Amino acid sequence: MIHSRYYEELKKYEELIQRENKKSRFYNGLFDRCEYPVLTREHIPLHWRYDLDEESNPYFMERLGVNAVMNSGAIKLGGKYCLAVRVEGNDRKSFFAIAESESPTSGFRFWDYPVVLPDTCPEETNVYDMRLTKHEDGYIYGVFCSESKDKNDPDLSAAEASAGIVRTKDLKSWERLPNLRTLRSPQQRNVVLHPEFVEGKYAFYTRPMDGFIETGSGGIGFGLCEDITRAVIDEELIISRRVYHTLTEAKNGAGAVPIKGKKCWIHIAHGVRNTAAGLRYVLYLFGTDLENPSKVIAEPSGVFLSPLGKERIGDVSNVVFTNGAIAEEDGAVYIYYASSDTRMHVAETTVDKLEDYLFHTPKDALRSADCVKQRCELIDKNMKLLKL
Ligand code: M1P
Repeated sequence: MIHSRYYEELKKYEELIQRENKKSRFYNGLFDRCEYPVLTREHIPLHWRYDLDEESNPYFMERLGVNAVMNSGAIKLGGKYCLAVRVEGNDRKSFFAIAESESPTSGFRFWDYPVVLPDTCPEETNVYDMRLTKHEDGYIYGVFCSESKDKNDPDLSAAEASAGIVRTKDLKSWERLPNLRTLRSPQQRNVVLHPEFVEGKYAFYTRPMDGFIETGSGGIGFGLCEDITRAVIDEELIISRRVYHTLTEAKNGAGAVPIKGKKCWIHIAHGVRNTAAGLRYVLYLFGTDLENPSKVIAEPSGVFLSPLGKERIGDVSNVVFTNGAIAEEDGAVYIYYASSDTRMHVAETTVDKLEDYLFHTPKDALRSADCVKQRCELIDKNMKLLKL
């Protein structure tokens, strides 16, 4: 018999899913924030967490709790907004699950079952952060981090990260392809597949890494591969470098699949700096040439989106991270981002606003003396306009 408590919890769950989400009072002209997260661990269906049977679960306890929902790939499919969510169980393992809504900002509901990927890598311990690319070859690709224990290192925390690749047409049946091999980088995380062929080849944004945590002195790479069913990249060209005393000083990584704008490919990436309070993850933008997506043509300075208010607190505090955005035909853009590795939010903007930001925000002047000059020029201009 179904436990009576189930119906009480179901009522709360339905109220949460059906809650309207309106724009918050936050303003910066670049994007709007929504009042509520679009997904939290409370959005996980009850039948994924509880044994509903009164006899085997008399106290109606969570049997398989969920700790967090975060870093989600995003795509519009069949008119629905679909997120490939990283769900982290109480056992620390992550898996993927599709949450779908008719609205871009609320009403996300998980499908009946999580995604069950073909289990082709016995050594793989954890999977996370899937980017969904609708490729011009007709497939939807999921590129994610595939993590295994480093068997050559006795340190219990020593691990290896590589880019797993799956493909689908419907987000339901998935074909697993061999992991990406990068001949010049031992490890990879935050790998993103570009949606179009470049020089007739598959193009990946990579993040060459010396180890599981150490990213080396590079940044976001770009590499081509002939055959995605046996993806191998030889040369990785660094297109967005880590720079001293900027938001990418400690590391950076590609985020959402780039959006094809009118003037450039719009990249929403993350940058990391170290602080006395630990690492701080923020989002930043750069634009690349429409014909040659490895050529950076717009590089505004500074942070695009940083953790604010409640977003600053969570399992890994002071983090915002994106690996999915949806661009509509009318130019609207929804950026799905996680805060503090705990929950998912959405920021609303447009291609026009993003390109205005990309091409009209001053570049980083890199030194206080020059940055203050930049600000004084802006103040001067405004003083004249204000007739002060
Ligand atoms: O905890 C913050 C993020 O850390 C990692 O990102 P990066 O490889 O750039 O350090 C990822 O594991 C990501 O999942 C996580 O949100």
